[in-house]
Amino acid sequence: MTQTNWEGEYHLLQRRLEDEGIDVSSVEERLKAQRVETPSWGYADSGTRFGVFRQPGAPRNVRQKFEDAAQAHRFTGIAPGVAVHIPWDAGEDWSELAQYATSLGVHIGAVNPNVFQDYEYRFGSLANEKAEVRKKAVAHILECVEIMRTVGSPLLSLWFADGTNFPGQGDIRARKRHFQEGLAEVYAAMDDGQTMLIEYKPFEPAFYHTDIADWGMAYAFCRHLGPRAKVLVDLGHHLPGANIEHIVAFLLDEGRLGGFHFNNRKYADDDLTTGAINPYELFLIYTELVAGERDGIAGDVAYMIDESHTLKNKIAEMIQSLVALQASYAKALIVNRAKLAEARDAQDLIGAEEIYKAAFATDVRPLVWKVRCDLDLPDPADPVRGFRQSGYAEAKAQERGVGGTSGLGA
Ligand code: PSV
Ligand code: MN
Repeated sequence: MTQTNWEGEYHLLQRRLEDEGIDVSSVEERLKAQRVETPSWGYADSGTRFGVFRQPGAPRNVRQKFEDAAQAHRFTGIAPGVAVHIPWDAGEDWSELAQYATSLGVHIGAVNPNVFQDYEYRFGSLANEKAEVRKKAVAHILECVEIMRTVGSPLLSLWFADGTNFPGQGDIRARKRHFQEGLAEVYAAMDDGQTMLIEYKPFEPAFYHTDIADWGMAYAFCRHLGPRAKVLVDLGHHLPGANIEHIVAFLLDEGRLGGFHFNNRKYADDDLTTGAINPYELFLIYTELVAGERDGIAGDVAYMIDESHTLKNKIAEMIQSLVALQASYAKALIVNRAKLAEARDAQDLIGAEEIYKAAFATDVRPLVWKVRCDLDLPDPADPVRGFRQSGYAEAKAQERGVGGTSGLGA
């Protein structure tokens, strides 16, 4: 097999892009500045409701989840943040855990409360008919705000399983008002530098109605709360056919795009590897983000992965997702914006679409190779290969054995 001449490929691409008027060094700077958080729960054993398949080497505690997350960062250079889920990651002293993370070259990112797994939450948390359950949920979220203070995290990431399973089960408007009240109580307790992210999901585990079912409902709650409440877009949380890039552009323009939970879906909330099913959609989302960056309105967006795999090696899978996100961002950055503006102005539909397609079809691997060389990463051409050849997975399988902690807290 012939070795790819990455240096040569890079110079060819660089020349081609510069001939088109693209400032390649600024594209590279943007790629170096890209940051995507990975989820602690994505490294632990997980499964479906049909069973959990335990993997040798799966982390046995939260420190080990951070050790694995540090590997994903080591090979990509773009993932130093690790989102935590409470109580799945509880049990350690938070300051000590934050210090341990720093010693590994990573840090604690978004804090995710869990108001869905306790038995009391089976009919909802903030929307529950029972005041004592609502109170318990608010108290837990406030405890998470306190953890954010301790570890210096600016992001409270909220997802609610609240909803009903049967027509007639709940008073939908009353539930909405309960939500507004609970969220307002939390919002009022948060500091100026802290942002509340509100995630939506159309169904599951509630199968009749979900209290925050789509971006419009999340946005309405945010508007009632104030400017530090923003919408979180999880790519798996849309009904088939939803135009996610449109949602992204709309929320950006409203100053309410809080962040992402990246993954990919074929059917519903499949949690598949980012870019595995529809890389063009991911590219189109990134073209909106890059347009927002150019207009100075996308600086605060929090980029996170939310995936929890059953069968693949978790770290290699996370690296695959990070590489897909890097490629999508690179392709969006090389869209010829000047020509696009001309084509749009001339109402040249084919011309405009061809500009998108040309960027999407570009093999950006030489560009990200260069970025990874500059960042001094172990395998600049192929981070997935680099990790798989590093021997880390085999060493942990030996050391930790089978029987790690489950990503679902079990
Ligand atoms: C729910 O499906 C979700 O996307 C939320 O973000 C949760 O916090 C996460 O998955 C983990 O269950
Ligand atoms: Mn999510």
